[in-house]
Amino acid sequence: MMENSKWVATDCTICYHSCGMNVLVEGGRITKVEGLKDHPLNHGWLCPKGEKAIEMVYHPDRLKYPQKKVNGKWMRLTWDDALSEIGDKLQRMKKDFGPEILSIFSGSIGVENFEMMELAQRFKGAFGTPNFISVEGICYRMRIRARQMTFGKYPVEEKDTKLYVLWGHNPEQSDFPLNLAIQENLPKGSKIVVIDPKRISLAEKAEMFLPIRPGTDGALALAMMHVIIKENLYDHEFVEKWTHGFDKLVPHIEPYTPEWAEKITWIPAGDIRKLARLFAKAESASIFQGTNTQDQTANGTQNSRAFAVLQIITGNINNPGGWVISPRLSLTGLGINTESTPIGAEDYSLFYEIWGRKSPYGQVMCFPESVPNVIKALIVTGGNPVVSMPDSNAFREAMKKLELLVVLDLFMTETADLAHYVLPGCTHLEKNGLAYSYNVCHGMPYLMLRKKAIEPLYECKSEFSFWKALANKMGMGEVFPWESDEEVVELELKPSGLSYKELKEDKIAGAYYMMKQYGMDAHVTKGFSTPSKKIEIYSDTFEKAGFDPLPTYREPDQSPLNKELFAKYPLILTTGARILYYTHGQHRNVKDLNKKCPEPFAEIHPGTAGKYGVKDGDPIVVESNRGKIKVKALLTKDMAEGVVSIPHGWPGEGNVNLLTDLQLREPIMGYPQMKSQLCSIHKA
Ligand SMILES: Nc1nc2c(c(=O)[nH]1)N[C@H]1C(S)=C(S)[C@@H](COP(=O)(O)OP(=O)(O)OC[C@H]3O[C@@H](n4cnc5c(=O)[nH]c(N)nc54)[C@H](O)[C@@H]3O)O[C@H]1N2
Ligand SMILES: Nc1nc2c(c(=O)[nH]1)N[C@H]1C(S)=C(S)[C@@H](COP(=O)(O)OP(=O)(O)OC[C@H]3O[C@@H](n4cnc5c(=O)[nH]c(N)nc54)[C@H](O)[C@@H]3O)O[C@H]1N2
Ligand code: SF4
Ligand SMILES: [Mo]
Repeated sequence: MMENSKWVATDCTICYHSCGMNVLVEGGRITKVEGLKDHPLNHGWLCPKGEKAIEMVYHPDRLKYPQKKVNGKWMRLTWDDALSEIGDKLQRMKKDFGPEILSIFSGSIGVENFEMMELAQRFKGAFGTPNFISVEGICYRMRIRARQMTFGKYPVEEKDTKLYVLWGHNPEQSDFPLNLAIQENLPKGSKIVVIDPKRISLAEKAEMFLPIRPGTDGALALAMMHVIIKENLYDHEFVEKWTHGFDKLVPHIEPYTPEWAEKITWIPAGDIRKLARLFAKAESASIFQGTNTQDQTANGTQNSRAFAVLQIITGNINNPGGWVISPRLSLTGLGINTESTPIGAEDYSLFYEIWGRKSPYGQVMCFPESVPNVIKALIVTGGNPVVSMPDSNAFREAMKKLELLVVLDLFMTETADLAHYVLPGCTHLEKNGLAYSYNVCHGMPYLMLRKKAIEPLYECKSEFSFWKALANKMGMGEVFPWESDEEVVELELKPSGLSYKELKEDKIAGAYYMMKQYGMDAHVTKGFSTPSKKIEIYSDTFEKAGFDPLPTYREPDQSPLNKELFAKYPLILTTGARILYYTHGQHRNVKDLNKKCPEPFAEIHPGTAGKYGVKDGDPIVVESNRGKIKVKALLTKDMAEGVVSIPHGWPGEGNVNLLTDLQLREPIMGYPQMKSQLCSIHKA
């Protein structure tokens, strides 16, 4: 090793899993990255994206300095001028129209990137606007809400279980830590069930593979309940002792027979019975509902409720290998609330508030319709909504109507390209922070410091430096009193009992701040934090809000049952299956990753493609009621017939969100139906 070299143990935020990463810095430059051996999520491994971190950090296309658009052209300016101009404009707009005109959007990078979210929420509160929006309006928050309403708290799937039910979830592509756990547990006797329109490669090792019609998972879940109750396979003791409303569930599931579900889901009734028995009799079982796959359907919230009920009636709650309510830490929150409510709070009240617990998020789906009457300015940090949100054209048109669009990113994205100001952001290896990935990392009560390996490149700024500097310019400096991002993390950490010094110098790979608690002891005296103090199979909260208090099924709004529409668009479109080499719209500029998957594509069964004269590798046009895109046909017998599956994230004519529809929403939380639309194909 060179004399002026050091290893820095930090986390990887190239996707939200926050694996442990060891970074070698020689002469001020990163020369090597490897997985951190002591980290409980990745045990020394990195996925292909993590392995390419150096190429991302030193990519020649990184944004290097602030730019402003003048007469359609980008012009370089100083940070000082950029922030003065942005600050002045925001103050003027606030004076003329009120603070609500400002919205802040944070992308998936912000979901577990505590500082990115929290500091943005601090700025929005200090400015006085409620309109913080994020990917939570289309991803994950729905299941959190549904589980909170059922259990009072959010239980998480255990990553070590006897039966993995991969229900629209493909860990080989999207969930590297879970995939490692599965590979470790299969030789020890764990089993897998795959419910997916595609025979994903894990299906080869599965006990059962059930190719389902996209968007119909709720019907399958209800039929499983039917079998488990009718065949008396449920956990009587658990149900009696801990739950509310089982007596109402029994007559409710009567009509949901496997034969009823077979017609809807394409899964034979016999297989549904077999699956229900396998699930109910497993020593432990955990449903891994696709992280957004189940959310983004017409029945999303009720799907999440149905999965919860399946875990409950089989007693797979708080047992090793089930869903566990881990002791969870409340870190010091930095967000500032406002009295006023954000966009979408009225239409999707359960997304916004339950039992007085308000969320800091507006519903991002309401953004395009809110511009320009409600929202006139937008700051985007760590997101690319023009590519990632449904109906890219609607988002693009809304962006064009803004009086001020500011984007802080690493690269010139399609969203950044529409902005008035583009500002250069730091990668995770250029800033300090806290790695806290409780939800998406299977409920591990684990914390680790994100440690700056190198100084920010070029004129790049971290989120902390950006918000602090902008607040200073606007006379709100007192809101960000900290001198450094390390001070921020120190404050956040306080409730954990772990100190910054301890984590920086001693526990460099992180530490558990609590231990998991199995069993129900914690609930014996106080019960659950729900209105009935029990686990709510029947939810009065849903009923009061005007929704079904027991899980139900709703057909996709664009369905083959709609004969007229189906005649025009005779194929089922599901979008956004993950690709291991990319995070959403990112990393297509990383050469080695791009080589693995160079072009946008649509996966189609050869039998289906043949009907339209489409051969493997043909360029095709895919059309929906919202638009057309051009992609390459990838024929595979692994895809269910009649289904077209297209990943998201490509810019330009391969962007599948030119096909998705902002108006096709799930009625309870307003999520888009990105897994179950209709489309047609023809050769380009
Ligand atoms: N490499 C990589 N990893 C990622 C991400 C990324 O962009 N790249 N994104 C991260 C984020 S933000 C999220 S939300 C998660 C998403 O994670 P998930 O939603 O779990 O997505 P996948 O793991 O791709 O699994 C989706 C699977 O569902 C199948 N499917 C499609 N429609 C349906 C349906 O209607 N029903 C059922 N049962 N199956 C269906 C697809 O064929 C696919 O195999 O991934 C995270 N991890
Ligand atoms: N059709 C369809 N669309 C989908 C999905 C789907 O399944 N189907 N999935 C949806 C889901 S679940 C999600 S979560 C969204 C994700 O949507 P987004 O979060 O908007 O997508 P990304 O492309 O990951 O955008 C992240 C941006 O942050 C930048 N960035 C990375 N690191 C940093 C940093 O440290 N600081 C700053 N300031 N910027 C940084 C990247 O360069 C990138 O431009 O996509 C959604 N879109
Ligand atoms: S899974 Fe995500 S966090 Fe882990 S190494 Fe890969 S990109 Fe990094
Ligand atoms: Mo997501």
